[in-house]
Parts: sequence; C-alpha cells; structure tokens
Amino acid sequence: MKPAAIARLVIPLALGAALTAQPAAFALLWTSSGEASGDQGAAPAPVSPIPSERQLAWHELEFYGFLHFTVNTFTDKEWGYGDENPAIFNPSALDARQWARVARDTGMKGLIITAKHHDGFCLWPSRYTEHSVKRSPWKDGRGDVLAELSRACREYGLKLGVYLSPWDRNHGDYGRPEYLTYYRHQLRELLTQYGPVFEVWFDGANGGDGFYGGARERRRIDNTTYYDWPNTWDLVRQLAPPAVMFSDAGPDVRWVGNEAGTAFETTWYGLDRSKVYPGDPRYAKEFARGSLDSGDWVPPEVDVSIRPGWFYHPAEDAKVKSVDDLLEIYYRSVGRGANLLLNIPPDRRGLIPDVDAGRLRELRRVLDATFRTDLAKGARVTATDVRGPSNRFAAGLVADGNDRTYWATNDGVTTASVELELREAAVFDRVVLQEAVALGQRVEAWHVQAEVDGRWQPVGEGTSIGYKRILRCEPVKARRVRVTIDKARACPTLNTVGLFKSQS
Ligand code: FUL
Repeated sequence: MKPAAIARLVIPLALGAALTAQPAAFALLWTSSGEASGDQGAAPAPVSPIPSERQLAWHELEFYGFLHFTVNTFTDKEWGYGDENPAIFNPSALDARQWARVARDTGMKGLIITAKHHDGFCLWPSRYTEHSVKRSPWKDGRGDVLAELSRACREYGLKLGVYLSPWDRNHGDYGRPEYLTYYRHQLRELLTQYGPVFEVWFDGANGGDGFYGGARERRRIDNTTYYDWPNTWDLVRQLAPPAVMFSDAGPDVRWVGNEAGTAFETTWYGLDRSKVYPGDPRYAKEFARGSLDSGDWVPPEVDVSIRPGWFYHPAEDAKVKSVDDLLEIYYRSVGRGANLLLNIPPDRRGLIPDVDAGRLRELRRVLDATFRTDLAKGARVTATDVRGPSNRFAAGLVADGNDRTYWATNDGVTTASVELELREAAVFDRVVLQEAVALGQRVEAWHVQAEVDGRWQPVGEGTSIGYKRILRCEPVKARRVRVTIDKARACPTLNTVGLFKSQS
C-alpha cells in the first residue's frame, strides 16, 4: 500500500481513539499532523492504536511495587476462605513509611495495596462491612492501613494504587446482584477518601467455594456478565479520571499472562477489548501477547512476587529472589516495553523484612551503576533520512537526553538508520531504544551494529520497541554504532538511543 493510502487508513482510526481518550494531549499532534496536511515538516500522523494521556503517564512510571497484606499474612495462607476472625489481624509494628521508604529507595514510582483480597477482609474501615480492621485489635480497631499508606506515599513522592478483589469469599451477597452495589460502594470509598489513585487493579480470580456470610458453599458466577464491568469502569472514570484500570481485558492495562516476571520478547500493545473479559480462561494463550495493529492500546504489566507466594510466609524467608533474578525480571519486563509490578509483602510485624529490603537496595545499586552514564549522550548523530526541512526531527534528538524530542523520517520511509559517532570509543553491553509512543507503536523490526576494526559487526536485533526496549549484548568497544529500522508500519520515530555498560 502506498504511504498516502496508509495515511488515509490510519487517520480515522487514530482520530477515533484519540477522541475517546483524552483529547488535550493530542491536540498538538493533530493540528501538526504531517500526513494529514501533507506537510513533512510537521509531526508524523499517529497510527492506531494510540495511548490515552493517562496511559502515557503510566508508561513513564515503568516500575512500582505491590503489597499483599491481609489476614493471610497471619494464617500463612495464599487464599483466605473468608471466615477468618478479624482478631487475627494484629501487626505488631506496622509502618507504612517503611514500605514507602523501601519502595522509593528501590526506584519504584508507586505502591498498589490489596485493600481487599479474596477473603473479603478490608484494610480500611469500610462503612459497608464489619469484616475489616475495625474489628481487629490493631490500634484498638481504629486503624486504617489505606490512610497510613496514602500519607506515607505522599511523604515519599510515590503514587498510590488499589487492588479490590471482585471475588469476595466473606460476603453473603456474593453471586447475587446486590453484591455489585457493595463492591461499587467500596470502590467509591477507596477512590474518594485517600487522595489520588494512579491504578485500580481488578483481579480475574474466581475460585468458587467460600464462607459467604456463613453459607459455606460453592458459588458460581458467569464472569462474562456477572460483574457488569462497563458500569464499574464508568464509575472509576468518574471518580478518578487519571487512574488506569488493570485486568485481563484492560480497559487501560492488561495482564502479561504469567506471574513469572516475563513479558513476551515481542510486545505489542494492541488488545481487542471486545473479545476478552476479566478472568477469561483463554487469556494467557490467546490474548496476552497483544497485537500490533488491531484493537485498543492496552499495554502489559508484569506482576511478580519477590518471594514464591504473594503473601508473607516465614518458611519463604530463605526463598527471596536473588539480585540476579530481579535483574532478569527487570530486563524481561521494563526492557521489553512492559511495566513491572513487583510484589514485596509485609510480614506479621507489618514491615517489609530486612532480607527483601536488602535485595531491593542491591537491585537499585546495580541498576543505578549500570544506567548512570549514557555513552551515547552528546554523540554526533546522522541518519539516512530525516523528516522535513528543519531540525525538528533531527537524528541528534535520539541522544539529547530528552525523551520528548524524537527523530522521525519522512512519510513513506519505513527503513532507515541512525548512526552515532561517540567522542571516543567506549565499551557497552546495553542498548536502550524508545519510540515516541504517543504516535503509536510503529517499528516492527530493527538491528544494531558497531564498527569494530573498520568493519560493521552485528550487535543484536529485535522486533517491537514501544515505550522502551533494552537490548543486552556482549560487551563491544566501538566509536561508531548504527541502529537500523528494518520494518515499520509507518515512518518510524525514536526518541532515545542509549548506550550503557552493565555494572555489578
Ligand atoms: C491472583 C490472585 O489470586 C493472587 O492471590 C494474587 O493476588 C495475584 C496478584 O493475582 O489472581
């Protein structure tokens, strides 16, 4: 298809997505869209799907923490039945500031807490149930974990997210329509009482049996219809417009399809939301890998625990993941264009154990040491094609340390290279690439070469880039490095080419 035809095809699609998203961020892109106006000095036209403003902000977070904490912490279980006595919830030294400090020192940008897990116990004193901290001896029933965490997040510059399990094994109404009213009341409390929330996490698990107000039976629901998700999503939009919502089906962020800490090597952000529902058993196989050019922008989040379980268990103190494991997870999630949600469960004291905190400190130290010095910064950069007559999309913008500016080619040019000439030869083994994702995911294949002893040698190659791609390669010493886009859906963009040397 000719570029002009592609442009005609993509513009209505992209425009539709932009309008259902938050139009403000796109106004600039739209009024200056090159393919729309035929003016190659203007920005490339977006290709569908494209992210909303809230999704763009979410991409920039990259890494945040998960806190699994409830009665299970005290019963040594992963899934509570729902009949736990609230009296067992009694952390001896709960300190949400310690959680926030650990998270901030690890470089996490926020914390998402299990406000209510499947057992139905609420970490905040909900007006709609007695099955909560209200009935626990902790702080004589006057405690509120959400309030403490929200204050701590504010103090440490972190964002707050909430996990509210749809499956509630405690509640007598679960399985009946009345339960949805209860669920939405709780959501309203969480989204109005604790300051801004950046992410709402909708779990897809529905196991069947439970306490259910004393019935102690198996309750089946049809999760294609029972939860009436569109109305719950509307409520979240109304109460917390900037929040993204996570579930198998999005609407904003999707599950990566496993809990092992790994995104697909090829990560596309598209998901056809109309074909999938939260808890869909076909999800991991059929939908988790995403699609390049169909559906909506619903990027993956990698949720994984630092321990084998999601909740704290004393027997797992010796099974905390090593720094090497955590680095591997980082490169397989953030390094593949997904976000990383790393679970760090508080123990029975209500503190993140020293062993976990120590691993996290080490992880941060290694990441900081590795990514402190960008060897590409200030390089002389040239390209086989540069969009338009001015410097607005110049090749050098990939190495200016500013990911708001980007290199782009002219319309119709879908194969192109940028070549970096460093001030002096340097050894690197990490290459960071980033697309200007506000314009859609465009690149489908790329490779990197370095000039060694006067000859261009292969360094590595890949498919998707998206928000961020980190290539790990053998250490190579070179002064000249070339990144080639081999295939793209429309003229490609890159806002970053970074070169780093890993440190241990
Ligand atoms: C799953 C839940 O069943 C686990 O307990 C945990 O909360 C995990 C993050 O999601 O679906």
